[in-house]
Amino acid sequence: MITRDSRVKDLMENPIARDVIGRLVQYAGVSESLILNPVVKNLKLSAIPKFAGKSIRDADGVIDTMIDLFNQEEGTKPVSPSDNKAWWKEAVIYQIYPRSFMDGNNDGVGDIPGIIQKLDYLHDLGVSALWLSPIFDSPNDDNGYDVRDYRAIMEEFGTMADVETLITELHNRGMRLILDLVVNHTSDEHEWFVDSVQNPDGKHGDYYIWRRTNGNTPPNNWNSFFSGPAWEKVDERDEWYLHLFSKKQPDLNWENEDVRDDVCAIIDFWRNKGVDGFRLDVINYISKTSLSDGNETLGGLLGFTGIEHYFYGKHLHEYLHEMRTRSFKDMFTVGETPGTGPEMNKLLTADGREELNTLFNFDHLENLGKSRFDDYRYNLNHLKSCFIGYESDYANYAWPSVFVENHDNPRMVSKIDTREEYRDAIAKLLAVLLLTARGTVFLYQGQELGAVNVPFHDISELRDIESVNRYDAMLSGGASEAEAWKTVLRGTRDHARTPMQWSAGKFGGFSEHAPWIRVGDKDECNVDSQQQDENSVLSAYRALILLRKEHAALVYGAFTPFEPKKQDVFCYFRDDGDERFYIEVNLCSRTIHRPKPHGETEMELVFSNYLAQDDAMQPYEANVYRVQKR
Ligand code: TEU
Ligand code: CA
Repeated sequence: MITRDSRVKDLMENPIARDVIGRLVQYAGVSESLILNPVVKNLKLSAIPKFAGKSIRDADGVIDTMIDLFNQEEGTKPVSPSDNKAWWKEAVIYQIYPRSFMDGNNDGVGDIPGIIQKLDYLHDLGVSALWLSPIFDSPNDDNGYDVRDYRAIMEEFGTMADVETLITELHNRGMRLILDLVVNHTSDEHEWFVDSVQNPDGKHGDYYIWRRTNGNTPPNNWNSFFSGPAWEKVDERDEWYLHLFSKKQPDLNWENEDVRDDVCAIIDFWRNKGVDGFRLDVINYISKTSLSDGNETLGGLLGFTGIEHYFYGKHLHEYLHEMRTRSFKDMFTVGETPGTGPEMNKLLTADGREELNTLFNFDHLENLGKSRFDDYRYNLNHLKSCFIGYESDYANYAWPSVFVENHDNPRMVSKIDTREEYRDAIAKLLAVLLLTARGTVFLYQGQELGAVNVPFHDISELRDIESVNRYDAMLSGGASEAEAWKTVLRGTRDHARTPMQWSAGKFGGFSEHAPWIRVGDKDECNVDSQQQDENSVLSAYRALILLRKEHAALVYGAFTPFEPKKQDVFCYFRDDGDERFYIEVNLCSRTIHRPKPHGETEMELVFSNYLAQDDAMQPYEANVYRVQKR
């Protein structure tokens, strides 16, 4: 057990402490050797505040909060390595944002019949499963991440019969369906919440997290991810409810057994319909360890006040294990878990623990110390160091997911380099990294075309609640319209949410009706033209997916980096004993020296994002070679 008398060196034995220290070290930009320095190593935790002096506000509070967190895993056995095979480890999963994928009935909103129309396209691309962002009945405060009825289909998206057809049509093609389960919160229009408001003593009275305070201050200082406080007062109950996201997304009270029974019943319902798995929205937030004030210092560091009380709550493992054994059984699960670190992630996903199959870690999406709304160019050396972390030690114990895009992030190509002449090369470079990685690959719609950010003109063109709230909050905070717009435009999730570009036709072939959100650069970038072009980004994705399917070494093979310390270049081998591959990637826009691994003379180039190789590596050049085994 860790106490205030423990010494810094004792922390390295504790999995959570290792993650937290790892993160602090990264953010503070200090080297790990500082912590291993003999003086620091022997410091008692209680002495840190004195050392840190005024630089850490409320350092005592930070330390107590941390000690509680560390002791959560006291006595947990370390996980053992695993090399089991599974369909989902080999899968390339394609994420669809249904509102923007294909409009089957020309009302401007994408739908399930639209997806069914495009199944042959997806099958030809080679993807093994689809993950659909939420399709359940919802008032759409957060585009379906606010569910009103988990057993009904959003009217705009179609009917239950459409979903049943989709499942059959996918299964006929040997493909699978993964739904998005949002159960950290519901919509405030869900019947549980409506009843909870009206009947505090009834069955649903305790389904949400309600607290009473004297007066008009919320129960604690936690922030909502969508701006403002995380609490909303309801006069009818004279109480506040917790909402980590918008006020139309009240958090469920997972400590109530009936809530967990109801969640299991929802999972059973969809399992019986033939769904193959779930992506679990912010699933690491379901257990709130306490409702005490968040530490403001940590809040500043982690981006949101209060997060230490719920990003790795004390019942998290227990609830996940319960859902797995009661309902998920052998269905696939991928947890969305913002903020957890590698040691926690091993505990959440190791095969033998029966919790999640894999999870989304977001560390690689932004450079250290940067957030999505900051003004900076993404440096690919960071992606390299994250990938080395996931692929090396971590993947021996737990199976990573690999991805660079989803519906919550601007397009990766635009983060890296906005120069048009490099667009295709970068898009293909990303395809190489993803499809030669040890992990389950997730692609986001449009990524296979090399989609880039959208030049929105002003706030009236944005639809996302996060962007709109942030813009308003900045204006109320005194920012000018121009400043607020510049910031929001950089990070808006709407960059990824514009209609899929099927053709250069009106509205990009997505619909005949003006879509719910504007269309991007459909004339330059669309499926029709890329289908015809064997050098297109689309053709590159198709070729690399096929290559991965045909060579197990690219899925399960050991990952060995070559000269990992060298900047601006990323080289590695994948080897499963039968076959060996060598991948080399230029991470920058300069021409660089090509590293030459010794003793690997006979290499056959099987993929390149350039038509011809040179002695030097060209900007963003990425190659895959098959190494002849002797
Ligand atoms: O996202 C959770 C999350 O923490 C963030 O990615 C979030 O979108 C934002 O970046 C906060 O600053 C999930 C979903 O993917 C997202 O679309 C939902 O809005 C959110 O949960 C709430 O359900
Ligand atoms: Ca429609």
